[in-house]
Amino acid sequence: MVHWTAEEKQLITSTWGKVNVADCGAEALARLLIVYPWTQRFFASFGNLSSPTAILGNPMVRAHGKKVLTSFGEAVKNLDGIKKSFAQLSKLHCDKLHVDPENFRLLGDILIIVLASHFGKDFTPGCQAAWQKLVRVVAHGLGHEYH
Ligand code: HEG
Repeated sequence: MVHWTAEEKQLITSTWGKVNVADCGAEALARLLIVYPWTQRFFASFGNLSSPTAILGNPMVRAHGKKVLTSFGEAVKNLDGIKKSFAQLSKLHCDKLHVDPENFRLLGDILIIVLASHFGKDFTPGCQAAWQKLVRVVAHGLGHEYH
């Protein structure tokens, strides 16, 4: 099981309290689709993804990004039970959505970039390290039920 120090927990929850989930979620998903265009194949029903401008302005991308980051927030609220709280979602992404778990790692890395660009100097090295650990644990949890 992952161990969190009191300091890591504090850094993660205090950053999370200042995150605009709708904006950061939308930005993270849009960046994923722009930087790694092959990820667009999972979102064929989302309409126009033909250019960065189209992706950034696409309301379905925005809504789904918010949904994903809201769900990510469950991990923040339950740092000691991440694997369990993502077991169902892991099954869904594996069995129904067929999302390669490598994509969870890519999205996690992008989320770090989005947070760093939103928070600037307030996103300290310690804070970044704690978040890097968190996105890794979430990616692991989401990949756990794959077979
Ligand atoms: Mg996934 C649906 C969470 C990464 C592709 N994702 C969902 C849903 C949640 C979620 C909560 C809705 C589930 C439902 O309807 O019951 N996703 C989630 C998290 C993360 C993640 C927490 C990583 C932090 N998802 C992810 C990645 C991809 C992906 C990296 C693909 C590159 N998700 C995906 C697709 C759907 C969901 C295609 C269905 C979208 C739809 O058709 O509405």
